[in-house]
Amino acid sequence: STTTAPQAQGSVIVHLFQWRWESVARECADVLGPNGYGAVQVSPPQEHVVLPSAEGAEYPWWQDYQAVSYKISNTRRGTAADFAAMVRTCRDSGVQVYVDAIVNHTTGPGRGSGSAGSSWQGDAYTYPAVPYASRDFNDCRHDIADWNDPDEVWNCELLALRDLKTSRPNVRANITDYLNGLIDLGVAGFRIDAAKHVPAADLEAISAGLHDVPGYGGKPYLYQEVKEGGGPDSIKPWGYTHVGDVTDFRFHATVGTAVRDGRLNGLLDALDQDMAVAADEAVVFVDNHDTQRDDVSISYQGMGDRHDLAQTFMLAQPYGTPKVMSSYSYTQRAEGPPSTGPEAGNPAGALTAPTDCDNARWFCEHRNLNAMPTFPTAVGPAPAVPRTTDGDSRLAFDRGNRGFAAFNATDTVWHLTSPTNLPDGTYCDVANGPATCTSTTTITVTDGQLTATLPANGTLAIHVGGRGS
Ligand code: LAG
Ligand code: CA
Repeated sequence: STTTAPQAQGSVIVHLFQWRWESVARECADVLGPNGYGAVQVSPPQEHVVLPSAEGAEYPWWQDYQAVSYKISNTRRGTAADFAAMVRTCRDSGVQVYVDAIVNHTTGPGRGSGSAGSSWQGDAYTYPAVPYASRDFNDCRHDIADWNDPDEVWNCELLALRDLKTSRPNVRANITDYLNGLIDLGVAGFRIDAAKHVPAADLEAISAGLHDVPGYGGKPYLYQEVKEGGGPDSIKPWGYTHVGDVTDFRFHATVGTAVRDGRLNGLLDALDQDMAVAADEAVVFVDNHDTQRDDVSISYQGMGDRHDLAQTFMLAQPYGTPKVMSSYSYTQRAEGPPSTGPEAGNPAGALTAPTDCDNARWFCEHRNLNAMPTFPTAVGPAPAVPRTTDGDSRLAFDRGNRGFAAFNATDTVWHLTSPTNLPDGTYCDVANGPATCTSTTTITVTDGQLTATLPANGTLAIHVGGRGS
């Protein structure tokens, strides 16, 4: 198909789910940039509903996914000024900011006032601050019933969320303007939330009017949330690849269960042959903020080391643009982010306490991966070639002659001796330390061979961009 849509390339992404803007900025400068992350996905910044109590939680995390207007509002993540400052700091640190964009819908039923004070009436399909009126919503005003009927998936309601009539020029223009305002601040990409529920032609029209990202010389990177349906007539991810990249949920299902169960042999073949779209059209993840709640194959909860192994494996293998998950712990599905200060449960207001990796409830899984995000950039598209296995649960592979990685998905130590195509020399183990290293964290390749000791659930990764001394 022909396209005028943006097709920027994605960089290694980390999703700092529910992080405060000032904390994202600090993390970009101190951790993400130095360790090779190319982009950070942040929580939705637009004005949203404020729900003091819903489904057993105060101010559930998911209030962000109900848009009241496109104002960048004062939320528990900070002010509009904090948001703009974050984008500047991250860019200065070599990290692009990708925004989670809510384009399919507004709110559910009810009425109230949003996080920026705008009134909304889901009951009457009216949002004066945008403005949207009843005519701006699709006529099917009930939940999707038949998920094998594309017309329903596109035009009926997902979870009672008021479904925008994105065929209308004014609706498209409102969304394009929202995204352009963010681009003008320096935002360089968008996760298109619920993209599967918007016809691809509408997303194409919305994206056609997007500005170039200042300083990057091109359009923003787009990745669309298109969870593959089961039925033959259901909407498929490959129906959206002419607009931008898509999230490939097959990766999560395949890698999450395989690593959880210690089945590493055959995994590279499955990723080479059984994914939904081409490697350069996919964003992949082991878990995301939804699957860790609703469709768990593997997550940080009770599987910490094995989950780190899965995310490290994702960064070592060649399929897709990897997206690392960084979470907070919860006991209730709807529970909002933890806090260390006066912002506890607060949707708005003058907020001061930072997101804090020393608070045990912020898991900060990305920090466990050390400089592993430098790996995909260093090896590029070089193919994965298995070099050594030991049973089903231990695997070492080369990425051409540019990188080598090893995984021990067992509860006992692996004493590894393996051939590798890497040139002889001294390398930094980026899975366990920084990309510039000294003798304590180096791995030496001699006569095309290396030895290493991997602890239970341990990993190892070296590449030509990280030579030790
Ligand atoms: C997504 N991707 O396509 C997000 O990743 C996912 O987190 C969003 O659902 C969903 N699509 C809509 O943007 C989340 C929560 C839902 C929540 C919804 C809206 O997982 O639980 O629904 O955001 O806030 C909630 C209630 C529903 C209710 C709805 C409307 O759970 O029972 O029908 O609000 O009132
Ligand atoms: Ca829709």
